[in-house]
Amino acid sequence: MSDAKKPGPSQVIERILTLELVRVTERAAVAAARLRGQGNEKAADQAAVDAMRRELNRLPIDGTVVIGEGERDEAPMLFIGETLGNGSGPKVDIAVDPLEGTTLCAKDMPGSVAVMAMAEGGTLLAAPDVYMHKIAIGPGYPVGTVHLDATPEENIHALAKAKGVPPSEITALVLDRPRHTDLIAAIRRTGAGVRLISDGDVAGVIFTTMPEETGIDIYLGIGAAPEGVLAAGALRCIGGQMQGRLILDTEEKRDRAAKMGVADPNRLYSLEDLARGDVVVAMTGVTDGALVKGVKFGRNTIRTETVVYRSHTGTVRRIEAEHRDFDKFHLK
Ligand code: VTB
Ligand code: MG
Ligand code: MG
Repeated sequence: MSDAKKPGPSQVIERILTLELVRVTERAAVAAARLRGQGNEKAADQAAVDAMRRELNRLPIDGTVVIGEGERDEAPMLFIGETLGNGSGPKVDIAVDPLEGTTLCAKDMPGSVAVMAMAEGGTLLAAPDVYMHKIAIGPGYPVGTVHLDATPEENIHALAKAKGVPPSEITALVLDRPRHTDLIAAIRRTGAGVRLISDGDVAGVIFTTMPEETGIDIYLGIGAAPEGVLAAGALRCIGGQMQGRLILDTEEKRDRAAKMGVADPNRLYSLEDLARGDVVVAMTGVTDGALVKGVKFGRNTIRTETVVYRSHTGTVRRIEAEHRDFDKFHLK
């Protein structure tokens, strides 16, 4: 192999670490799943956070949390800036949502997942926990088919044209929130359908990459910024287009963002701005969902399903695991 073709050391390590991330999200998912349906969002979230942190600290990485549970004073664990791993490996950025869809888990409704991304150090957007305007479509469309600053009507018409179908054959995914009343009406005026979800827009954005399975062509609206970066990481691997803009509508939020390196509060982020480098994303189902099945507790085994995306090669792996020896391996 010529030197130019040889993978760099960080790529080799990243390749090995790809499967290590599965263990991290599996453990978080199992911990949260034990509290499914208990109506206790906080407890389920905390269980996932603890499990994820414990596993991350075992990895041979010099990791920094860039998307986490919040800032240090309000989040005792997995706070933004926390260093993770045993320090022996490469410098990496870590983005986590140990339990994405806490309410879904607490109500045992479909779609809650444990999710994380890992990338070369300094390449994931370090975003504060604020809202973000987002737009995403799947792969196969010309660059610029949709744009965050175009109207919903313009975007639906442009997408329908690029897909070669009437707008009535387009379905948009939107978070079911009062803030989206006008957006939903505008989309419906084009003839397109709107599927509303109560939570979980990391998966919602990923749905656009597999319209045949999910029936979703476009994601539109306002969700949280951390979830935006995690979804961008996955899209970098699978393909698709995405744009985001932080909603920094108070002085306090602008200050916080500035401290994290956001110089222009109105900046439009492309997919590559949200996740610039090689990235690996792992997601394990907590409750059953369209992307991954939820954790199943058997008499002697625990089964999990995880999907892992790797941008360097674009490989998507689905890993079904059967776990035993719960005491020994902290799966209790
Ligand atoms: C959003 C969405 C997430 O929570 O963050 C939402 O991106 C919170 O927004 O997927 P609201 O304040 O409107 O509830 C999720 O649905 C779950 O974390
Ligand atoms: Mg969370
Ligand atoms: Mg979340």
